[in-house]
Amino acid sequence: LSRFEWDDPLRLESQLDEDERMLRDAARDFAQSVLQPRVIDAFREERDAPELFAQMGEAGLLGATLPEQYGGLGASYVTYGLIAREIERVDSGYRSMMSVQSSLVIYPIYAYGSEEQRQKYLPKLASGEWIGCFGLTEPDAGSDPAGMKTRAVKTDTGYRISGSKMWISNAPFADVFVVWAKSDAHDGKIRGFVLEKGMKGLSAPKIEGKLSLRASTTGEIVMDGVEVGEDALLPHVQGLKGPFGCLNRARYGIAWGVMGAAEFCWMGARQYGLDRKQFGKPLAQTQLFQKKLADMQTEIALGLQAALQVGRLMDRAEAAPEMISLIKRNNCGKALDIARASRDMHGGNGISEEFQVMRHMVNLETVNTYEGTHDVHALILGRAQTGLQAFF
Ligand code: TGC
Ligand code: FAD
Repeated sequence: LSRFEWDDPLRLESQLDEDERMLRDAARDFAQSVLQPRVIDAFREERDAPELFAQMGEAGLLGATLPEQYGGLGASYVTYGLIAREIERVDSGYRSMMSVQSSLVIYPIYAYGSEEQRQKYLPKLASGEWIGCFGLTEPDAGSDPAGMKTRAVKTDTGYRISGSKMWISNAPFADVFVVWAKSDAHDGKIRGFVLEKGMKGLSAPKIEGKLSLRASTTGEIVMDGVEVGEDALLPHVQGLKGPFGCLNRARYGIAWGVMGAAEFCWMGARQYGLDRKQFGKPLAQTQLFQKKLADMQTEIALGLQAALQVGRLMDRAEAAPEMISLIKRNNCGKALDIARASRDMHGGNGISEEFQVMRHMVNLETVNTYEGTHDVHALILGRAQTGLQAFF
């Protein structure tokens, strides 16, 4: 039998190919050299950081799976997951910025857009010159997006869109808005539209005072009779499967990302326990401390294996949405438990910004809620195994 690597217990490293390791290392270098030095101040000051998009774009971190002809890397979904893990090791808010741009803006324009829309938007979104946001949630429609009130009414030249979206990542400084609305010209079906900053009637006020994800900017989208041409409609999808097709990809990336945040909290707790002595010995020499470290190691190793397996299936176009619900729900819930335990294991220091575990902990409260709450994904899995829907 060979040696046990405590920090890679199931040998994830050996399951990656050369390209995946190379892009993962580049993402790690970027995250540690550009994001890590700024995150403590950015979170404390709730600082907007639109300039990070161009930097992420230059580092190849936006639209990694997009074909090269549109400005992407043509990389695998496993690579996309590895990038999310490295960015979220620093902060869930920065990973949010990246995943909205990649999975919720670049992906729908690529998958559902016309060739003109692809040419116009994708290269600038992949380079980070333009920033995108995704408007599905509304003040009265969160877990139940089918209840949205935003409407697109047919005009002579296109559509007039009215409604408001709530809790939208990147919205206050976005150039490109992918929004979902019920369209009267399509039997009230949900359709996607691409709006642009500066359109009359379009505004995106910032939501202030978040106690979580403070390094990522969140806003509303207010559409007061925004007039768009026919060319704003995403022609190739209708119904909820449009936004859900994007969410599948973002949720998958989150399942990897939160393992990065969890790993940070695990490593921090281990080091703290080795350094800190109480009752004449290191905290790490107590049974309770070691049990908590073993639980963290186990859940992270299993969560990463599950994310890798779903990633490999996605790369073969064999993944089902329920698999993604399973890993999004499990990995978010486990990462949140790990962050809370790590906060506790740091004692009083655990509440200090310097040790960073409390920031991860409060961020993960959001990540456990957005892209389908922990309980909503349980209901998706419950429906899949009983055939009975329990949403309403
Ligand atoms: P349901 O009847 O289940 O489905 C309606 C239609 O949609 C299709 N569908 C899917 N297609 C592809 N992938 C999926 N995962 C799909 N899930 C459903 C389905 O086949 C059906 O198609 P059709 O052609 O038969 O009409 O819909 P429902 O209304 O009963 O939905 C229930 C529920 C709870 C599953 C769903 O609404 C849900 O998942 N709610 C959670 C909402 C959510 O995740 N919102 C996310 C907003 S975006 C966000 O949070 C971004 S944060 C990003 C960041 O900052 O990182
Ligand atoms: P609700 O749906 O009102 O849920 C409240 C509680 O009720 C939850 O515990 C939920 O699990 C539970 N619940 C709901 N329905 C049921 C049921 N049938 N049975 C049992 N329990 C139920 N959205 C976007 O469109 N784009 C974005 O970029 C975006 N970014 C976000 C960024 C942040 C920081 C946050 C906080 C949210 C963001 N969201 C975004 C919105 C996010 O997706 C929603 O908050 C999420 O889907 C939950 O909706 P809700 O907040 O309306 O909660």
